Amino acid sequence: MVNITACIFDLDGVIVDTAGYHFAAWKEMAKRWNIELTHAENEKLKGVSRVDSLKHILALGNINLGDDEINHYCTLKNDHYLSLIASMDESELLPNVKALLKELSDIGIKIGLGSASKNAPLIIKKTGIEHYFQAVISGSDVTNGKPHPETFSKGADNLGVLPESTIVFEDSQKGITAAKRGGFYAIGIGSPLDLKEADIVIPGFENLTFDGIVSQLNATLNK
Ligand code: B16
Ligand code: MG
Repeated sequence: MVNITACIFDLDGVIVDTAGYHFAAWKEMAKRWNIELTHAENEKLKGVSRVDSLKHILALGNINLGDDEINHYCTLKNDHYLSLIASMDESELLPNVKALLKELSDIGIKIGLGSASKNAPLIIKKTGIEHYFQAVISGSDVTNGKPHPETFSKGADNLGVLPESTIVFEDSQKGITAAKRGGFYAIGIGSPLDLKEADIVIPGFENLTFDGIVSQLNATLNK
């Protein structure tokens, strides 16, 4: 039986569906270099930092840019992304996320955020859930991005909990790898075909309570 004292949530694709906005902004930018950013390539950008996402896209077109230009295009992409999320509010939270955060908070489970996005603090503020998080680790707080475990290890340290008592919820392969490397339970959000390393995979939080999630985890681990 697992004994869970904390949950750490990824942001994009777990709490809020900003993936479509990142995709739209990168797709638009990629056209400058005659690169068609496909859905499949975009999947590989999930959980990847802004600068590494740009480098991945540039590599698709064999484009080489200097550091100043890379910084320039990162800023440009982010300005576009910020304009796309300008009117974001609570209505963009994924189904049942708010109820689950409230339940965890009511029963004394510690809650952290572990996101590659430097915009994570802004987004939890805009969606009205900031007060649920006792630790927020964003892309601005780490040296090593996912699949390195630093994002989640730092989150657990800040919460004062151990990885073996903590569930990480993640929608990206790199994030699941990061959680497992850090010694956490990893629950995938999405398809089991994409998230093979996860302890369990759920499609989302709809119709689920914390007890229901832990029961599913126990059932799988005891098999
Ligand atoms: P930003 P997550 C990640 O968020 C996104 O999945 C990824 O597509 C994005 O490039 C990255 O954040 C950086 O975002 O440009 O806002 O700093 O899934 O780790 O919450
Ligand atoms: Mg994500």
